[in-house]
Amino acid sequence: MTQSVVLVNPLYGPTQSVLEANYQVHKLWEAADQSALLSSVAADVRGIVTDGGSGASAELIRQLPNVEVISVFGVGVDAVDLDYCKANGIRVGNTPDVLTDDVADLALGLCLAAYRQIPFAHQYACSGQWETHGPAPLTTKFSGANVGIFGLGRIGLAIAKRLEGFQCQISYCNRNERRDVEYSYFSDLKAMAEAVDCLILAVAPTPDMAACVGEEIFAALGPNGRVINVSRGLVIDEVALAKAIRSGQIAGAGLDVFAKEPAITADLLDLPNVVLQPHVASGTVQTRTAMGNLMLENLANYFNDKELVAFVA
Ligand code: 8YV
Repeated sequence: MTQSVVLVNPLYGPTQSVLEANYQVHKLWEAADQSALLSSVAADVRGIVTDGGSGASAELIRQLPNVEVISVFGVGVDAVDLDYCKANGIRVGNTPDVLTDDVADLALGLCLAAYRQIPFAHQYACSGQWETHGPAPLTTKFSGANVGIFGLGRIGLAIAKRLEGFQCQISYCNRNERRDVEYSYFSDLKAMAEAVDCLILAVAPTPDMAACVGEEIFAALGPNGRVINVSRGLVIDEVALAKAIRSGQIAGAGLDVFAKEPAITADLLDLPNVVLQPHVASGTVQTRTAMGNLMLENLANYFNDKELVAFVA
């Protein structure tokens, strides 16, 4: 029997093609009246497919009372109402591990781009300023930097391993100290910000972390401070960040994620010492293919009475 699922947002093309070949797929984003679509398919739909950014709110899930499984194309499940899912016995699959390397690679790319001002220098070269104004301005050395990682989970640890190759001093802030690493542990984010120059955000955010990286943290980082974010935009107070950079309170930032994607706080757009990416940390063909396969496997396993390969509920 072909199962019916609601697809919340478009997916990586090849993954969506396989999904559509194997399931009856109701595309939520295409519906002019989403509530009308949901009530017309609610009797048949047992699954929701979504990505890390869109997730699945309790309001959405409530409109599909026969949903038993949510398969997320992404590792982050902060946009899925997990409390609601757990209370109602709804399984939630996600795609950890397969994207760890890419996200860690991009975090390092953002570090290098922010410290060495790579986008600015590219522009300097392309615009002919090298010829008209002479050598580009000097930048800041990244090797040996004093780095703090907020969230030493799978991705945070992969970032730390890469930082070792750059001879960085490495600290981390987690709810709990890890026994398997020798990096300096801080239980308090502000205390870590005071001790480091480069703050890398790799945390899996919970609602209480909204805008937790704000004025106080920027003041603690100081004028040599840079913030790199591959976690979620909601953890940063973006207006305060732009203000801190503009005033020289901190030195710059490298951001892949934003509070209201795909919109970016206008204040961040015209700062020369900020490097922005449109949420592409996991965006390679290899990784999106692996994420798609894992998302599809989680879904198929559920409907074939097998355990999900990776899940959070
Ligand atoms: C994806 C992500 O960009 O895994 C996550 O949580 O945010 C990203 O890998 C997203 O889920 C796909 O659109």
